[in-house]
Amino acid sequence: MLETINRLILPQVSSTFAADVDGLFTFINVASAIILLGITVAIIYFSIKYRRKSEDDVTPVIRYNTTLELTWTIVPFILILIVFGWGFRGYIDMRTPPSNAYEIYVTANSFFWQFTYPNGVQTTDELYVPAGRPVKLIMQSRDVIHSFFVPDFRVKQDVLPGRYTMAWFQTLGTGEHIIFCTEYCGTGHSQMDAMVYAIEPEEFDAWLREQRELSEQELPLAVLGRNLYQQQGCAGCHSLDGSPGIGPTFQGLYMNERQFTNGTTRIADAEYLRESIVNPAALINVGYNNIMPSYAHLSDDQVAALIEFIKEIE
Ligand code: HEC
Ligand SMILES: [Cu+2]
Repeated sequence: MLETINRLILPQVSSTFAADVDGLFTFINVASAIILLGITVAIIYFSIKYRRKSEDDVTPVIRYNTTLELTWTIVPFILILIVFGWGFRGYIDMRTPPSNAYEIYVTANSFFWQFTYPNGVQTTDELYVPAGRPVKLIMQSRDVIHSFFVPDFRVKQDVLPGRYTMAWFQTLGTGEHIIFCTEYCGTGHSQMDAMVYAIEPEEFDAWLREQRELSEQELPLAVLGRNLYQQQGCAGCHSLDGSPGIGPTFQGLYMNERQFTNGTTRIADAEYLRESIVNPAALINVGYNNIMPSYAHLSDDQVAALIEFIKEIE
């Protein structure tokens, strides 16, 4: 029956340590429920049994009861030790990735996740992993504190700027699982979700090779720009079809007149687009907040590709 209740209230069990986490969770819940029930029954029973029955009913003075004192010290102590031992063992499991774990770098940005694979392939908001193999995530934030959370895996780890944190997991099979940012990080926090795709290891290898080949092909600038628009997370804030977002839509942006919070205006030519990408804080569009991360780390070619791409969105 407990199993059935757990399936109703907990996310699905999709990693090797999820069942253990649920076991401890259930133990604490059931133990608490039993204790609560016992105390409630005792309170009701005692209030009836020892209620004041007549005017001269006097409460006896009881100073000490060794058996009782020992019982209510030792029983909770044992319970706490069980919870501690069980939790500590689980914690050690979660902090110790197997040495053969497949390593993926994770970069948290406001408000998207970037994943970098050992061969240089990068994805945004889509984490592909080989099913049934240990995967280690080496995580860092580009700006504020975020937190990486996959409920189905029972994996949750803060991601900090200027320092690596680690998480690992091994899926029980193939499947799709949602990733949340679970540290409030700004206006786009609620949109900072992503997906894990656990696929067969052979399929994963093929996918990785294919992505690598795609990124090596000589593509027209605008097509490269479209890829960067996805990979660099621009898509999370800028739409292509005029729909509103955290940032202005790219539709019809090129050569349009822009208005800024400092009262000036400018035509969105290539130079303006370049400045907006490498130094977004310089001019802020009316109606928007200064939250776009700087992309000064992109190469000149990459910035040019993005501009060529934006030019084509009419
Ligand atoms: C976190 C959300 C966010 C991300 C990610 C983001 N931007 Fe922005 N962007 C904004 C916001 C908000 C503005 C408007 C405020 C400002 O001017 O800085 C803006 C403004 C711009 C502008 C000026 C638009 C205009 O209408 O004048 C350009 C161009 C631009 N971004 C390009 C990009 C590109 C290219 C990327 C990806 C490499 C990107 N942005 C990623 C939020 C974002
Ligand atoms: Cu976040």
